[in-house]
Amino acid sequence: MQLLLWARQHFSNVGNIVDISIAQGRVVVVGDTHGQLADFCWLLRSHGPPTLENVYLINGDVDVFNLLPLATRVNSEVLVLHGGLSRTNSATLAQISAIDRRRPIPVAPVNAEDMLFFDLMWADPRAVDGVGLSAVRGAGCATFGPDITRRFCEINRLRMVIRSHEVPKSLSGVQVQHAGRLVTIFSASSSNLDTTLTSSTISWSPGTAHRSMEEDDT
Ligand SMILES: [Mn+2]
Repeated sequence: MQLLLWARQHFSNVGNIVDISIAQGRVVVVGDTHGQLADFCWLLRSHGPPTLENVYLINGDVDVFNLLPLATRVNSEVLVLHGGLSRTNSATLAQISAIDRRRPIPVAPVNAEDMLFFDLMWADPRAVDGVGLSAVRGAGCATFGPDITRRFCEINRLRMVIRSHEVPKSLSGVQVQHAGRLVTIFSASSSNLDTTLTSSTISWSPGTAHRSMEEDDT
């Protein structure tokens, strides 16, 4: 409870986009864990305890979701956000920074700011160019194609976008799309009679390419 209160206080004073710079050590991005403590314990065991040089970026839904920043920019070149890019097609980091986020996420967005807010939370990538509505999710959730990702990266001088929220079709916990500019990371494992979903993370160290890691690696 104290932790939640501290988090509420802390995140109330943080901007929509948090810049972090990893000069030494690494950053480990964790996707949705769906409250599965065993997965989170596995992550900590695999990657080590959080320190100033072993930074965890939790990109999944958590208890103080409504207060969290909307995105994190790592080393000025990678943007990490929960859902996806906006159907409005030309969103800038300045527009994301200008969103009034200290309110419930709009249920039925009608103006550009609300659509941007909504899509950052709930949009999914698709294989073909353009934007559309998700037949799978319903509820007005949008989809965005590789042209949207490419344009967003160009406008905002980004190398790539990391998102979570969606179970990768490969069930490996990580999926690379849109010519390598968009990576989905999902960290909640599951197994049933039909499928086994592996928990994954992605991490960077300065000067090295990113590295994804699956539970089976350990
Ligand atoms: Mn989610």
